[in-house]
Amino acid sequence: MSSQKGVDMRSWMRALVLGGCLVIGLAGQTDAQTEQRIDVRIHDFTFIATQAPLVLNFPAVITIHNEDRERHNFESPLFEGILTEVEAGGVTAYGRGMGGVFVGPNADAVIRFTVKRPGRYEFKCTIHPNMKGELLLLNIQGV
Ligand SMILES: [Cu+2]
Repeated sequence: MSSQKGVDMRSWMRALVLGGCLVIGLAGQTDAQTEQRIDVRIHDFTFIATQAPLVLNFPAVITIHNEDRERHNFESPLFEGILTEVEAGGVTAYGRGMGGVFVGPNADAVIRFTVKRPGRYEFKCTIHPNMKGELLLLNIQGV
């Protein structure tokens, strides 16, 4: 992993990226995979997410690519109270209670966590208040 420029990790206690519409479904088909992946692009102040269904209690990885020339932020109560690993700008932070992460212009960030609680979680970019969306985590247990 090469480091990216322009990523401010000082606020690793805050959130991940950006603002648009992102829906994360936690469904129940994991098979033998060890990580569940979600790719999020930020383009023109909008979230564009591609993902497979997620299942509770398995590690999940959100990769964020900020394609804008603006710095963005993603903040969600989803991450409150759970252990979260945030990687941005060549720095990795690990802890409980992170709200998300800031992602600089043309930079990436990665967030690793294990989903413990199903539910519906709002998220937003605190820099641009009109950038917001919702995370939907469905509690469909894997077979
Ligand atoms: Cu923003």
